[in-house]
Amino acid sequence: MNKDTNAQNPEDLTGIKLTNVPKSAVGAKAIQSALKHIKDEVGVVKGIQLLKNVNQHYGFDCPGCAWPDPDAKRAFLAEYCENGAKAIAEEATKNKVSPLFFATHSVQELAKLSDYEIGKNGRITNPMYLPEGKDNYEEISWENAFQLIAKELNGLSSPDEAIFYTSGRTSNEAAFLYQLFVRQFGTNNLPDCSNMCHESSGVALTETLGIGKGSVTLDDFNHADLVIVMGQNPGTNHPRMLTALSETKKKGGKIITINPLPEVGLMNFKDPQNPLKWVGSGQNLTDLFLQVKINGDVALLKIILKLMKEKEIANPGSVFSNDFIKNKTDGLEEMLLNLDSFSIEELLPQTGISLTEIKKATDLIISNNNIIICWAMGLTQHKNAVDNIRELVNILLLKGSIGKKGAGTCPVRGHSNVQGDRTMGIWEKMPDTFLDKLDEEFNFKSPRKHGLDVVNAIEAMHDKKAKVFFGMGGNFVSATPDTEFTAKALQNCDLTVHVSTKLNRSHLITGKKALILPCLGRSEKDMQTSGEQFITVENSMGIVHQSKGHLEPHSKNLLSEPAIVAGLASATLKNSNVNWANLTADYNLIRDKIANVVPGFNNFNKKVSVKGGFYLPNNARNNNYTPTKTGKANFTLNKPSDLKLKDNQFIMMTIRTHDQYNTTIYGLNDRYRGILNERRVVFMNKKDMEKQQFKNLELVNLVSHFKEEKRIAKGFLIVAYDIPEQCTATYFPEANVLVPLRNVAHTSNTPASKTIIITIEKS
Ligand SMILES: Nc1nc2c(c(=O)[nH]1)N[C@H]1C(S)=C(S)[C@@H](COP(=O)(O)OP(=O)(O)OC[C@H]3O[C@@H](n4cnc5c(=O)[nH]c(N)nc54)[C@H](O)[C@@H]3O)O[C@H]1N2
Ligand SMILES: Nc1nc2c(c(=O)[nH]1)N[C@H]1C(S)=C(S)[C@@H](COP(=O)(O)OP(=O)(O)OC[C@H]3O[C@@H](n4cnc5c(=O)[nH]c(N)nc54)[C@H](O)[C@@H]3O)O[C@H]1N2
Ligand SMILES: [Mo]
Repeated sequence: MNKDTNAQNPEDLTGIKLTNVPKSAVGAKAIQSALKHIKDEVGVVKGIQLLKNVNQHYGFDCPGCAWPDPDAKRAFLAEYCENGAKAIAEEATKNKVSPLFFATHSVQELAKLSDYEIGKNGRITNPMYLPEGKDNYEEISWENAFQLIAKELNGLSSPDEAIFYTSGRTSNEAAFLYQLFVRQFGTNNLPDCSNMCHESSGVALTETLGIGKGSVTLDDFNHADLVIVMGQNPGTNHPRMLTALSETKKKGGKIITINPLPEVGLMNFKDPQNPLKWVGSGQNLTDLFLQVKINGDVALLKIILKLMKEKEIANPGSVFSNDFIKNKTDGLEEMLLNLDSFSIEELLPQTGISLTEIKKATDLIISNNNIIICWAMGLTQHKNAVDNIRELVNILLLKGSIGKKGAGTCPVRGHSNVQGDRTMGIWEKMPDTFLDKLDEEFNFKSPRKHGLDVVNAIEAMHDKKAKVFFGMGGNFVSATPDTEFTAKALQNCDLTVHVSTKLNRSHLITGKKALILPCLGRSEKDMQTSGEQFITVENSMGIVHQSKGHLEPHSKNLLSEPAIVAGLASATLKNSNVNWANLTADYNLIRDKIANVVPGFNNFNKKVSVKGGFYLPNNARNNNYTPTKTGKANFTLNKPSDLKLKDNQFIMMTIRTHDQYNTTIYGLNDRYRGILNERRVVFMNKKDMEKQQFKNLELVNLVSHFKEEKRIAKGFLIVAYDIPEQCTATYFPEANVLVPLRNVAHTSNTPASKTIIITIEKS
């Protein structure tokens, strides 16, 4: 593939410095780093006003992640974390991207910058239009922008030629209106970031437990005997989760961590809300660390299942929760029988862990009854990702460790409202029960043909079968796989539109025409004709609550996301029976509509006025599995990885540094892994380096292999790291060019961004 689109980050290096990996996470250093970002981006006075309102009952929801807030007591000035503070600083930045900026910087010139440099330009102040054949965006009025999109949409030969993407920061109110508009327009083409994120969890949990969401609440961490954290780096991506894990430990619970990397945050923690604890050695979190090879999790879990079965047979009733299994589950016999077709000898090499260590983990599982399993992208982004999650459910079911206090599933979500967006109908294959309700409420017939997900949408645009791309947030070109292919796909469109807060690469790799529609951020006041509005979000544990910004908007030309949807719908839909302007004048009216359509939202306005919000119904939490196909919780048969590496090949995972939010790059450091001022690195085991005769910090090119296809990314520095043999790691999004679009998880169609086969070539 050639590199002619400017879609990739530049190959220039930024000057790496290596430091020691710190011994513990959070503590004073984290507070220091948070305050520095706030001071540099926002300024001190406005910064304090901001932080005071984060995650408070009547403040705004931190846009950083979907980890829940404490139900009752909340710390003043401290219900955020280092990375939450960076996310907020990024949104409230002083820097502005004005029409003058666009007049003096061409699209081609900006696209040559790195994602870091692009983002630092700041918040977009006005709607901007890039006419066909022009090099610079020009200012456009909101009305003209809506008319232009409407004309393009209505000129398509079918509504299915338009793609409507959503990233996960969009509020419930905006998401509900958006999907209504898209379905009234006539398509289910509603791909979202979930397709690349927790889709595999949704698929596996729906099949096994009858609900695509996790079952635990925050309080369950106070009652768990054992928490297993798999494929997740909470010290960086969900720092407030460390407080919950710390509570588990204080109450005598144990923690097993399963990860190819010894992530600092999971190993040792200093509570940021307790300055007395900042000095000293911190609290050890992980009791047992299993350094699994990338994609070795099914093999590992299978060995544990086999050991559990062995012990149960030797001493019936000593391991399995037989009453629970008998009353609540289906498929035990087949699952146990299927275990016989795998041998420990055959599975063990895939894990890279000694049998002694695996036996220790098995003993902890056998001897504890209240078990929570947490996971994130380390399990969901593989070809057999769905197997990963179904297999961990098998363990919970054998133990009866679900549907009771201190036990259950905990898929830790990414974007702060990604779960809520799904609940509101952002999904290319929403069930008919939802669509029937929608039709009844708004008196129309929504399309029933399933729409395109992210991977299929990219192919459709590439093949010119889809011609308009509309992004509600996000940074499609940088976040998706196969950067060069995706760039071509977007460039094949007649029109690309982005509703955005900050400038990003997707504004620069465009269709023939392009629009940027700038919107309010979470931290800003949302004024509509009936007065100041709040919005609502749903966190990782199914709590729906208010969020209200207090800062003056960045520019007077910003619109809220609901107002943008309403403007677009009014311009596009000729015969809509919805009064779009009324709905956005007062978001209570949107919530009344949601109450009539979405299960669990009856009396929405009343319930959400209560401090802390309300829990949505969750059958698995209530030990009820009737929504599954069998009416019971299902044991499943799962396959370990079928990857076969040649001698010179490696598995590569793409991960986040401590200084980024997905494609938004806060800085160039990855402090917790000892890497400063460089993102173009590839982590490698020392033994592999010796075998291949590579030196530390040697400059190399990475080549990925998928079927007969090859993809290349040039200019990476090798860093010797504590990572299993034949495993490597690079950072997302720089390495996305190496992720093959068609290398996806079965059933969920999620790109396998954590199992890329590469060779490493001397530069
Ligand atoms: N500050 C910050 N917060 C964020 C984000 C951010 O970018 N920055 N992103 C948000 C989003 S959208 C999401 S989805 C989450 C992501 O949160 P994470 O899933 O924690 O993020 P990743 O960096 O992708 O980390 C994956 C972890 O899985 C491990 N891993 C990789 N492959 C395997 C494997 O095969 N097996 C096992 N057991 N482990 C594996 C990696 O070593 C790494 O520790 O965080 C959210 N929160
Ligand atoms: N290789 C590889 N690729 C991955 C992953 C990986 O681990 N490895 N992870 C995947 C995952 S888990 C995810 S979730 C996706 C993320 O994919 P996306 O959600 O598409 O990407 P983000 O980088 O989170 O989007 C950032 C942009 O959102 C806009 N934005 C920020 N706040 C708001 C807001 O309030 N409203 C609006 N309208 N816009 C806003 C800003 O303009 C910003 O530039 O990436 C996926 N891609
Ligand atoms: Mo995500």
